Amino acid sequence: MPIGERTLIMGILNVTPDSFSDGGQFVSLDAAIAHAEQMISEGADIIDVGGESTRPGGEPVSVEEEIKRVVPVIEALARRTEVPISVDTTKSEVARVALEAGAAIVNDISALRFDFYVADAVARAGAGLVLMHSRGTPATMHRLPPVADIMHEVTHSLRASIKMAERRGVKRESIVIDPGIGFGKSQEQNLELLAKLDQLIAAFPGYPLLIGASRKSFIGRLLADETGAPAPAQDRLYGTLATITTAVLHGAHIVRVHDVKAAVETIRVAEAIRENPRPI
Ligand code: 7PJ
Repeated sequence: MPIGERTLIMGILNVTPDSFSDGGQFVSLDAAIAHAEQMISEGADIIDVGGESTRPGGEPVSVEEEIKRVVPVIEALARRTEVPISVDTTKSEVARVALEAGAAIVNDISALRFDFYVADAVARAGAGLVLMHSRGTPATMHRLPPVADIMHEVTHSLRASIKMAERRGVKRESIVIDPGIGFGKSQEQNLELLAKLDQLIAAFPGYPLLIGASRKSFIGRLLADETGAPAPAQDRLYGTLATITTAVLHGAHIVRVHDVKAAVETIRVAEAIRENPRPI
């Protein structure tokens, strides 16, 4: 993929009955395909198909159930579109079957911590691999005490995951890194990671950086109403666009979003500002 020429957009396609921000809307195959095609027509460069919700208290899903959710969608999409499909999974069995079904990328929110054989499946298929930083498990990460230095934690942990991926045969140029906004970080640490994204990019030369902040809870908390109640997921679009602008200005390579059209327009304007050809 043309990494670096412009910010690429990964459109989120949840096929989980319990996913938090569009929960249960896209469970049927036809609805999932229609939603993916809508995102592609709006300008998505990658479609990220996920069958396991990682929201707080989200139910763990068996390998069989996850395969049953994602594989029919991936097969149908791969037949209809050239747009690369990623599979949001931490399980090597799911990764293997999804890659056979036509996925081109594995998006692992555990960065190989849960199942390092994901790397073997990626290597064998010559696929791409997103290594996202997280701490604990989906069940515990939202309750973990924060680490003292999040930049240090993310950098060291991602370095270990990259080493593991490359040792198991994944090519350097197939790897994308991601700080994992919202996964085992405090409110302040989520903001710090976004504010210092340029430092993170500089710490991993040659590795494209993906950022996923779309509709996440830290935005809801920033946009709380006068009673202190966080803004619901469907009211976090403008806050999300602020994170996309920040990511573009700091040099992120890929953004993972629910709202593709809004992201396309935000990126066009932010990139024009970033690439203003007349510095004084
Ligand atoms: C991310 C993800 C993210 C990557 C989720 C949600 C929670 N994959 N999967 N990065 N978040 N690479 O969409 O809010 O930030 S699931």
